[in-house]
Amino acid sequence: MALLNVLCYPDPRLHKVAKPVGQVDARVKKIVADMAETMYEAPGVGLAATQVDIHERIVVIDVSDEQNELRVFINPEIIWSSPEKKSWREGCLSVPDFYDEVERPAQVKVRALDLDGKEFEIDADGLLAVCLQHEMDHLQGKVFVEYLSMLKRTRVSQKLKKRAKELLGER
Ligand code: GNR
Ligand code: NI
Repeated sequence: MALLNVLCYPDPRLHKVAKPVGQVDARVKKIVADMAETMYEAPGVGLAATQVDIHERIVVIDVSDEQNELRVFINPEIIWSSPEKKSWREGCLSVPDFYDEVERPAQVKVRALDLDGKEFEIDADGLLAVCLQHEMDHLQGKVFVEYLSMLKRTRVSQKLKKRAKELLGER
């Protein structure tokens, strides 16, 4: 297993659109294992392949308290969203130290492949529903700050650019 580097907003690579996985083979399993390790180490409740500069439709999620219930979603699709909406305070490993409210459908039904390449469906609500939508946005090249006002987005961009510069200076 290996830790992967997580891209930081406003990196343009976060806006690439991920391609579907053709076959769930050893290569894909290795990516999933490395993504899980990276998510747990962070720690985060989810990670999309886009965030580690792999532009394929792969997502890992663990919303359990003990962080021992890994969920893997390959080629995930939202096949139903509830008309009812809910607002959550979201964060993102690609937007460190920034949190804000985003409104999304409260429940979603998702179809995906598991690690055996077998199709499954899941009805999600609560944090799992939020996280699935947040991760699937990443696969489309969308970061949650894009739901916020231009003013907030510009502030976050500038803060993170400044920080990236300072980190380079320390090397
Ligand atoms: O760790 C994470 N926490 C989180 C909290 C609220 C809504 C979404 C998330 S996902 C985030 C990890 C991440 O950046 N996934 O892309
Ligand atoms: Ni994120």
